Amino acid sequence: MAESGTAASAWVERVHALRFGRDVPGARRDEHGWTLAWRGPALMGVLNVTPDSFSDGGRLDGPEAAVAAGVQLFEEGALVVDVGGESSRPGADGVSEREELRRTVPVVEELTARGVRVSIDTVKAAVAEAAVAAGACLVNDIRGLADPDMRRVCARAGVPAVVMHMQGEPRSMQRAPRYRDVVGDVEAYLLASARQALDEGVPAVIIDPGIGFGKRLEHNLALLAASARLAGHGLPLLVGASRKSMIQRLAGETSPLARLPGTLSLHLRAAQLGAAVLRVHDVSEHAQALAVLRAVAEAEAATVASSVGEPARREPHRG
Ligand code: HH2
Repeated sequence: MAESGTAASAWVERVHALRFGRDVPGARRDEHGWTLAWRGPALMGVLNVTPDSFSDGGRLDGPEAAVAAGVQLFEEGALVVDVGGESSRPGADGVSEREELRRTVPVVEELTARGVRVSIDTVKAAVAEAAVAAGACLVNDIRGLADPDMRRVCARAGVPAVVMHMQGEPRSMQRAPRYRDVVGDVEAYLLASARQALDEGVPAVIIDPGIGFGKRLEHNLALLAASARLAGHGLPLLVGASRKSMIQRLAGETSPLARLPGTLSLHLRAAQLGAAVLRVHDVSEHAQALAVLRAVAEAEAATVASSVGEPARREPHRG
């Protein structure tokens, strides 16, 4: 079915909100806590303070460079800057808790002091706890808050979490991913994990199908194509396909740094299908692309609205 003008712009109008148990820059206070709301898709800027991330590992030389890069992502229009101290690329080895704390906490602290909204990308409850104490207002957990201590940290600190789906472990997840029904399986996992977290006091949850995490190309495509379905559960949907290898599989680009065109195609389509947050390395480029797409969608909606008001064209009389 063709999209009507209104449906074509529904993603632009859609209001997304996250509830917090503590004050966050830009949030509105009411008797239940703090709410941060935004219209249409927002951007989560990726800030990896790692030597080995798949596309930008080792790019930032020390905490000062990391803070400057984070401030820039925020000024370019990121809703939140996602600080990560451990790579989750396929085949990655883990890092110690001590090393991850050393990499992330000073950066989180300094970004927060400069008014930047920060999320912490970690699977370790101790790292999440230290980061939220240093000012992070969101926990991004690629293990979907499976660790009860993670849920406790978020509930106690009053911070929402991103619950992501991953099949297996980063070290081995791409060896032989299998699903009975990838969309149904991932959706069921996300809804059950979100429900458990909310029941245990986590103030809000963003769900994320985990593009590239224990998924083959056909799984990633099926999940992206199902974005409207995944976004239809009353929970904000995050999509993170930035520079990922599915773009190489689809279009042949071997260098992650040269995958911005493919990234934009995947993310803009996810945005039109209702994604609330796009996790991106290239914030200013996404902000520009979204501003243009938004304007076209609004013009389309206005055209349809004005043609609905016109009298119907009369069919020629056949005698
Ligand atoms: N992807 C990566 C890391 N964290 N978190 C969420 N919620 N969703 C994602 O898709 C996601 C994520 C992988 O990307 P990147 O951070 O650039 O690489 P690395 O894990 O190598 O640091």
